[in-house]
Amino acid sequence: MPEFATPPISPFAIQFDAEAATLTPEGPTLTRRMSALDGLFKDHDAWQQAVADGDPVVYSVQSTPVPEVDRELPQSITSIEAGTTAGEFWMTKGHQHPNHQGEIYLALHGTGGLLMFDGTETQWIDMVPGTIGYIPPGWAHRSVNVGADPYKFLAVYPGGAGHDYGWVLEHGMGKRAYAVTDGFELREF
Ligand code: S6P
Ligand code: ZN
Repeated sequence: MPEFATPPISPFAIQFDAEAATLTPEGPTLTRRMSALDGLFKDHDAWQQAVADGDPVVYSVQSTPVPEVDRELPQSITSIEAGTTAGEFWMTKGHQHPNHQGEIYLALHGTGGLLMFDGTETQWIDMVPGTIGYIPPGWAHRSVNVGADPYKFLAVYPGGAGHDYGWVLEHGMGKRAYAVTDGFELREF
């Protein structure tokens, strides 16, 4: 066994139920309500109104007990509720990994999109159950629910990658996803 500054955790099994979108044993669960998404929707007044009208849960993230520390490989399942704010589909805050490293998402339920932005170029991957979206190092990423049901996906990422949410507030994500009659449309940020 090599020497580590922070000793790794011990091996263990995780039960992954793709149908139920659960990971067992459970670690921490994070719940983000509308009020946590300040400055992210284009229509700030509509966002404020949604906060005043009950501050709904927009998404939750259920993790396993693998810690977010260097060399470990945490996993989580994100569930984004279906909804729009002034026509813009509900989404995650989005972040950049300051310690640039790759990440994978596996879609489990519903219809979503993986929006990526490297500061210049925007990329969109349609996410349906079975799609693995690959996020290369250096691409900020946001998930969007473009369907009528909750959109759920599994994420696996390096524990030492870190999460920079300020980058997205400063640079944006290049595009936004809006509801149209037959689905969604990407518009300029
Ligand atoms: C972590 C990974 C996901 C997101 C989650 C919520 O690197 O990308 O687990 O944390 O989908 O999104 P956000 O932008 O609020 O962290
Ligand atoms: Zn990430």
